[in-house]
Amino acid sequence: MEWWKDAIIYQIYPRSFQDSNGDGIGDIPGIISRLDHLQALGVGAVWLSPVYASPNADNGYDISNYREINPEYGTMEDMERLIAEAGRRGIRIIMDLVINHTSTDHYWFRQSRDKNSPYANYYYWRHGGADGALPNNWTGFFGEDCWEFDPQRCEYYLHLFAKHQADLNYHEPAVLEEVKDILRFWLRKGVAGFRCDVINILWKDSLDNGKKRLALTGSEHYLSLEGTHEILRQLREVLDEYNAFTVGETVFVTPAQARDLCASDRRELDMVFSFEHMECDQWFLKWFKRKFRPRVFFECLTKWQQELDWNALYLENHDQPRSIPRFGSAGHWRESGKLLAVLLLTLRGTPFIYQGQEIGMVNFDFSRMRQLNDVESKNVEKVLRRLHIPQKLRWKIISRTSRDNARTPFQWEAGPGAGFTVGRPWLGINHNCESVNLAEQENDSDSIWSWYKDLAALRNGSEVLRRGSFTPLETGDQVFAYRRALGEEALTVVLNFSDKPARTALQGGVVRSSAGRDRFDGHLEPWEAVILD
Ligand code: TEU
Ligand code: CA
Repeated sequence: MEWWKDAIIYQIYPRSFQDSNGDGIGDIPGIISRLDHLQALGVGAVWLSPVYASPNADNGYDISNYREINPEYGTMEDMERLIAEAGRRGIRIIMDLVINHTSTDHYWFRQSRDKNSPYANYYYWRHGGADGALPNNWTGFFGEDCWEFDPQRCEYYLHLFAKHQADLNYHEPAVLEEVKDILRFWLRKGVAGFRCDVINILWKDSLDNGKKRLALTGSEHYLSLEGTHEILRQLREVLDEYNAFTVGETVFVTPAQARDLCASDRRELDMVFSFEHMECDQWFLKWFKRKFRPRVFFECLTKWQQELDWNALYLENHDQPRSIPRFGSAGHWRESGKLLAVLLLTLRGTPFIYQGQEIGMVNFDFSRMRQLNDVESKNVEKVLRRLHIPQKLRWKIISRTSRDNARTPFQWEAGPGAGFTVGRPWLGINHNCESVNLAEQENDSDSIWSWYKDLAALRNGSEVLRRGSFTPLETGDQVFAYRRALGEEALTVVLNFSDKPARTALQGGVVRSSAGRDRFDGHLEPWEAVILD
């Protein structure tokens, strides 16, 4: 049925969405109380970042029990109620499936410390070198070594992320069987599918030393290998029993690899999150920012639109800084926020809106390391210290890239707590909440929120926007224009990514203009977006 080709999906970071009991932590009853907001926006599904039991070394991406709900977030009954209440509003629930690693608090890992247990091979255990050397020269995603010594087993275990996240060993067949059972458990509860965390690194072909690289030494031994494809096909058999949907988070994926992962006849994934457009403003690593050049961004988006039949579209998520100051302009907050909405909701693919994007939330306004929670930021701070990088520069690097930029609590209304909590929020609330909040924007027909709602309705009601082909018309230094066409119908989208006005030769009747014009003569205001027919 491919419902996911017609739906807009909304990502919730549960910890920061809505607190219901005053402990300062977002929770499932809180999400239920806000379902009307999602319905008003017109979303067809919600992707929930992890809500499973977890000691929160990486806020839920370190799962200690896949069949339990983190008590901070509520109970299994709450989760079942969420699935039912969302369903009543025509909203499907998609869980986050984190199966590259588990928490070191997981039962499997604790058992695995004993070489004689049935779980002994569930993880990658290796001896170090005689001279205290680590088992190999790989480096991890969070800027640390990726081996940790376990005194009980007297061996090291592999962790490509934080040391509390031990990589599962898919050479042990029982691991895949466990995962299949977990899928069945949730599918039986009525979830519609999964967002699959770092899914293209599951299979490690060997643990040999890797070629030395600036980052991720060793990645040739696990990035998008045939073993992973095989695992995905096996999981698909279970998913197919329930007609379930999957989107894979695929790091460093190329268009060709992405095509293989989502080719419908290969029965692996339905679509993937690629990263290339997120790399347009950095040198190789996110820590080294470079100036955002719109043309590079347009060319990258165009390439992915053309090379894949179907894209997962996103400009934000819980790992990325907010999109307005990044691809838009803080000085033209409202205008560029609206333009980015048009971009997201008029490309070909399934749009994912990240919580807060629909009201133009921007990066945090913290000033000290102490205000951060993100494990990645903390690790990188340690690495930079070791390299004797001065404090000011360290903060500059970290504050611009920290994942906490996107994790501050949702700004429902002005005032302390922002309508998010009556208690002390687990992560600071942006001070701009006095002016940037949903309540304010609900009463303003010219707000970013009203614009999102209107555009989402436009897309939901327009087959050409949902299913039409994509043809690039202009990819300049400032203007991005493309056509969506289906049968006799066509729409043209023209976007001015600049603080300066622009001109284009393109013409048509105005379907929408973010500058409120009703006739188009080829002239665009700064950050204006128009949809023409
Ligand atoms: O992210 C995987 C991933 O690629 C991250 O390393 C990403 O590049 C980084 O966060 C950017 O700074 C997924 C989850 O989305 C992330 O939240 C988890 O921390 C990670 O997997 C481990 O599960
Ligand atoms: Ca709570």
